[in-house]
Amino acid sequence: MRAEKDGLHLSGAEGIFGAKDVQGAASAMVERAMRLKTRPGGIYLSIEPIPLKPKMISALPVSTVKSASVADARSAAEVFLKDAGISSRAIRAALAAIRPPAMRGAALLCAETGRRLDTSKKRGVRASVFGITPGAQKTLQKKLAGCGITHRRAFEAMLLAAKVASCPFILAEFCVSDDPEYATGYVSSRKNGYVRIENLKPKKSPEGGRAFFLEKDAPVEAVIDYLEREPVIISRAGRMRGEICPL
Ligand code: PML
Repeated sequence: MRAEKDGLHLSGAEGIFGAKDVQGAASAMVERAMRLKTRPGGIYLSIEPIPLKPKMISALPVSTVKSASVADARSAAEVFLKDAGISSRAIRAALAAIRPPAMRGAALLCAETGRRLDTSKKRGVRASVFGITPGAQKTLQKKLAGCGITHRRAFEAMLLAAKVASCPFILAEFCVSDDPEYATGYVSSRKNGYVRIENLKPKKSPEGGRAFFLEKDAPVEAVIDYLEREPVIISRAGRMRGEICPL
């Protein structure tokens, strides 16, 4: 589902469902779009069959850095990105990629040189075609609620991050929400899991977006194909690691 107003993206949601649940999921997504603070100009819903047998994966372990300032938050992001093998140059390229206007998709960056690898400069690459089993969803939402994490954005970002991290050529992801009212972002990687970082951008800032860091000489087209087309289902919730302090 994609909701927009005057050509501006307002909200999006997706999932993979069994045939009997498609109708309910579709109407829940439309209802969600109709409840947005801004009434959408258009709501676009597409329902497609999944051609392949989905790959089943686990959600990432979740931790939170409670940084008090944007500077602390950015330093924390740098610590986790470097730990996942991302160079300073590539981190600078990611920070440049999240400047407005926000792309709908992510910038694919070489983890070593910071070079932009995808050719769709304005659109970026969209991680798509992923879902979660009802059992894993229940467990994950319960565990998150136990840690005080109840925002839908966080839950959905965790699913996307799990799919991205399941791509063997991607070393890490950096995400800053493009919602001016939502300043928590994350760095995720197979190495450190999903690390939420508070205050990753100034309040009310329109900047935001995602960068996926690819290891050197990764097969870029195969990575894009995996991210945009290969169906992946999260069938297990990850561990909750609580609050961490990297500095
Ligand atoms: C987005 O707006 O799509 C990104 C949301 C990031 C969520 C970070 C979190 O709270 O875990």
